[in-house]
Amino acid sequence: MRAIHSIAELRCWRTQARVPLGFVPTMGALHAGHGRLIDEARATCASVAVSIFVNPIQFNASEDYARYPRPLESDLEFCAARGVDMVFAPPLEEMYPQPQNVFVEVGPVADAMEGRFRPGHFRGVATVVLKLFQIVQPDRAYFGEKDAQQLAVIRRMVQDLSVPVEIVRVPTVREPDGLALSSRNRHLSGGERTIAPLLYLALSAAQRSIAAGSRDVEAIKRAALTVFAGDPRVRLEYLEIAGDTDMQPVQSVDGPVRVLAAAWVGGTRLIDNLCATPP
Ligand code: PAJ
Repeated sequence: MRAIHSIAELRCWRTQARVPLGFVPTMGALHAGHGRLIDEARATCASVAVSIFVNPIQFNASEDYARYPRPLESDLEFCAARGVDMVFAPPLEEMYPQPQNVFVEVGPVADAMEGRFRPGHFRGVATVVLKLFQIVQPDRAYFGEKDAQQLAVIRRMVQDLSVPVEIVRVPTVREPDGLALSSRNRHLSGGERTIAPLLYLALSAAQRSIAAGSRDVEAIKRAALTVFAGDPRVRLEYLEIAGDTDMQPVQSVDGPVRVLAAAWVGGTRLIDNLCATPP
């Protein structure tokens, strides 16, 4: 496996990479969720590239960009063990040698939910993903359903800007108790870890209520919120029901939808989502 840190060297590697080339963009601190994306790419592509880059322009000022874990050596071992051909791990100056002036503005798909609580986040995500696509020039790129709104943003960007990359959606990997794997889970204390699955349980309650025929979004939300009742340690930021492609919150469930939520458990912000289909 090659580890590459400069764009010039990467372009050279790209000329001899076997195609189709599958690409998994990440911010590192790799876990089995990332592993599933890599495995999908490995199973369906002739070569596999992974990027590891903690992207400052997608973090809000109040968030701790500096606190994001960066275990590069173990991430490289993780990738080598999964049969990755090349890891692109650029330093900050390589990706942003001068202040970034040109950005991808994503439109309404980025407005609600994460976009509302993390202003500018998706602009930063879309911009770095387009930059990485230009650098790596993959045939296919793999994204997790765990970040469903991010996936919708990337799909829309690729359509609107005619980017010649096929976007592949990969299901969420969870702990046995339902908690979605996330690099942020390592910040949870022992006590916080035991209540973190409440987020998944609330989403499951909404999913069940929709499957049972409930259409009124307020009633579905109430059913979900009872899961948190009595536990002030979970601070819900939002719980919304939205279209899977346009990520617009709906008032009534008339077809397949996605239930999405974000909550603070102690000092850690968790997000998760489930799809739900009415009978
Ligand atoms: P990161 O949080 O490292 O996630 C990289 C990819 O792994 C994303 O597509 C994400 O949805 C997926 N992923 C994370 N946890 C998962 C889980 N439990 N199951 C399945 N997939 C999971 O998302 C980012 O990085 C960044 O925003 C990035 C796209 C790299 C741009 O900077």
